Amino acid sequence: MAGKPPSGDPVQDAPQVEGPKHAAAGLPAIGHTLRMAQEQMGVRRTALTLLRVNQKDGFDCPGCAWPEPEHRHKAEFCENGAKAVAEEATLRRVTPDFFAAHPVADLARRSGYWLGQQGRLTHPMYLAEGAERYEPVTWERAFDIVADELDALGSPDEALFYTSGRTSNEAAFLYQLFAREFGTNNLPDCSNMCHESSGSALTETIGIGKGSVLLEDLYKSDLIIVAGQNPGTNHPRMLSALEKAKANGAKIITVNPLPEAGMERFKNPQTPQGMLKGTALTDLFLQIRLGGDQALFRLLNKLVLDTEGAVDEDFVREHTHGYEEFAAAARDADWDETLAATGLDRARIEEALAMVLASERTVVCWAMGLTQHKHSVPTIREVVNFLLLRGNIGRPGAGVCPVRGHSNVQGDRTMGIFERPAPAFLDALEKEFGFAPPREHGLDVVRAIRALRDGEAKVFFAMGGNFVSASPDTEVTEAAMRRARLTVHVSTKLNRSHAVTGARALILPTLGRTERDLQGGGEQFVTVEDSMGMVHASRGRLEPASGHLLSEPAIVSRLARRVLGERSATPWEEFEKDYATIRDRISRVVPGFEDFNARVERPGGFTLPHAPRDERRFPTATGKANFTAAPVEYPELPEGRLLLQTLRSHDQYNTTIYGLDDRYRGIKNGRRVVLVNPADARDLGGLADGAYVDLVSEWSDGVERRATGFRVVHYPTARGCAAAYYPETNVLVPLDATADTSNTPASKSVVVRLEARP
Ligand SMILES: Nc1nc2c(c(=O)[nH]1)N[C@H]1C(S)=C(S)[C@@H](COP(=O)(O)OP(=O)(O)OC[C@H]3O[C@@H](n4cnc5c(=O)[nH]c(N)nc54)[C@H](O)[C@@H]3O)O[C@H]1N2
Ligand SMILES: Nc1nc2c(c(=O)[nH]1)N[C@H]1C(S)=C(S)[C@@H](COP(=O)(O)OP(=O)(O)OC[C@H]3O[C@@H](n4cnc5c(=O)[nH]c(N)nc54)[C@H](O)[C@@H]3O)O[C@H]1N2
Ligand SMILES: [Mo]
Repeated sequence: MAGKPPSGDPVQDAPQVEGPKHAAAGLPAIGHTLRMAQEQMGVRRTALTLLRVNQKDGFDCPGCAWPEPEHRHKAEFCENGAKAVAEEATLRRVTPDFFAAHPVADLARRSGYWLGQQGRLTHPMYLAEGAERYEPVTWERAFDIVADELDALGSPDEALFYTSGRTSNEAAFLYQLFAREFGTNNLPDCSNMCHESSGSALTETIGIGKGSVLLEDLYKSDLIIVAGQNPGTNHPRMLSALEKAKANGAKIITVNPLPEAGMERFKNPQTPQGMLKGTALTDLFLQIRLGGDQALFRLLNKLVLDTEGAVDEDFVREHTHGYEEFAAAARDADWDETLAATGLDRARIEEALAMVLASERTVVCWAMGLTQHKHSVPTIREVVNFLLLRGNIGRPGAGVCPVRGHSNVQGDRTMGIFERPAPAFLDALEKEFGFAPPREHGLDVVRAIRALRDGEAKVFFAMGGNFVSASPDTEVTEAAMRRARLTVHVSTKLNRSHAVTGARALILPTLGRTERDLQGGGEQFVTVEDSMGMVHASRGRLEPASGHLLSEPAIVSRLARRVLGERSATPWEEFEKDYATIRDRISRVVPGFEDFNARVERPGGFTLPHAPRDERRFPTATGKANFTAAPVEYPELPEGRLLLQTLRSHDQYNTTIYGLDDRYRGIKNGRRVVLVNPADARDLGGLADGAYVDLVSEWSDGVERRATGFRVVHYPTARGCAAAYYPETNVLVPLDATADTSNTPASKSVVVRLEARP
């Protein structure tokens, strides 16, 4: 299988390498942002827009899901948040003329970077069967086309309704309601590729699939372990929180195969001191091998068990279940095996243990480095074991902190975007709306791709996102998508999923967060939930990118009326006019949203209840927090191979590429790079820095997946572990290589060999 990059772009991918930086943010970050923002928005709009991000009367940053502090700076500065805003508030436009000039085949040859740089979508567009180009279409006709294809299905389960995590609570609630009134639970979402492993592990062990800490807890903690996360790039505002925690006396352990600049030193652009010197964040760096985390936490657990008085016995007795079995398994943990699995040395682990034992209040934060492996669910369960042992859940300054990606991915789940909804949720929907929701589980992302591939799903509808680029096994996924009868994308910007389509395709352009949303009932706002379960309002202020855009709630409402007609007793028209009426329904269906409309008016919004955090109550099957005792796993690496992780550069938002630099890693003007430890490069037949290779992934199905033309960069990553950017490397991730239980693609452990290019 050849994974040729799209050609025909004006940009050359010609990476230059300067070596990793050791500090994040500071002046270069501001300069860089302003330049990018002004290119997209001009000077005046840049100033007006960036001042509104995350202010109490402004819009929620479409960047990450990290929460807002109580007292925020007037211009709390976040470089990558500003880039996300600029990308949406850009003055560039993709009009019907653009589509007339660029046949779909041309779009399919372009890079994701080029597509995204064209600007905001302005009109609904339709690609008829056999046509070469998208043509403008009225909204009415667009909804007719969707309705016709949905009506023609043999069963509602032949339709798929995907969601990316920027969708507001209001839109998400309507969308899942529509899908279920239509008759399916096929609601795959980006979370399936993201924190699903966290949700699976946490639901089973503590009874709720969300993190148990608030910002206040970070500020009060003694020890924060940041494992498998690169906040300097992906959650830059988290660095301010870590800085504050350190000022209050916390220690930080970083667990990562890569030394990430943001975790080394943070130069806070808000303070003169920060700009000059910055704060060293990491006290202890554990440079772990990819996938070694379960072994590390298992050994730490054994060492805690072996230390007199280290276990919080009262907590274990009162609040937990399964301790004996877990303790027996943990006592078997083996030093040599752990050193092999992690690549760490004994002294470092002992240093970590000393910090763990010295801490009364410990928080563990993590992101994709823990969730995207075959054994991610047992890994995160082991993190929970680690916290439970010393009573570090449900008290101030301690707890689990999965750091979410998309700004409302957690809220979308809360609103019912889930292919395996809880029966209680469906009961509540049934009672409120008077219809019988389907009870059978629907398809997640990987299963949805298989269903398309096998002709079992025929209509693919996406509420945001870029499904074909974000999903694994690009060639398989693209071929699957092309088998669909109809593909529909509700989008703000052009992306590859608009170019790799079913027999017919629609692009439905929508409002972004930053834009004013005017409906029959006046100006509307929406709500979102951040990574720590805080719900607050988001109000767009900018003039919409085009007069032809509809909001996401309006699109769902109109589609539902057209598709469901008389079948539905739901007041879709009223929902479209006045989003407060949607919130009234949410308040009656979703626990924790009582009195929603009143509470969301409070400055800063409100916090959702979390039983383990608030009352040390664990709503699990056993009624206690569950210790678990899975066998330790770690990836095996055949001779002459490397384990590849696919990750983000500093200039991208998932599949949206802002630019071709990765400043903190010292890489410029190119994305087709593979970071390799110099000692591994030597062992692999002397691969020089600057050599060009193909990445070939090897998987048990015998198929060789290939990504061509990558520049080798000698880089201080852990031995045996390589790194390259996603989405370019998604062609290497086999569809069937997923995490046990959560079914999340194992994008952080792909076995590859590097083939030198002639
Ligand atoms: N600017 C920007 N912000 C973003 C995004 C973006 O693309 N750009 N994406 C958003 C989304 S959807 C998400 S989910 C988050 C993602 O946020 P992150 O999880 O920080 O994103 P990745 O780039 O995938 O980085 C994974 C990190 O984990 C480390 N790692 C990889 N494998 C392992 C492992 O086996 N063990 C350990 N201990 N570490 C490992 C990597 O070296 C890297 O530092 O960011 C969100 N915010
Ligand atoms: N190999 C590999 N693959 C991965 C990952 C990895 O680390 N490695 N990470 C995974 C993760 S964590 C995630 S979350 C997924 C991301 O998967 P997705 O969420 O599907 O992808 P994005 O790139 O975030 O989607 C970008 C598109 O969203 C649209 N958009 C932006 N804002 C809005 C809006 O307000 N409304 C609407 N309707 N559309 C909007 C734009 O058209 C834009 O082109 O990728 C996953 N894939
Ligand atoms: Mo994500």
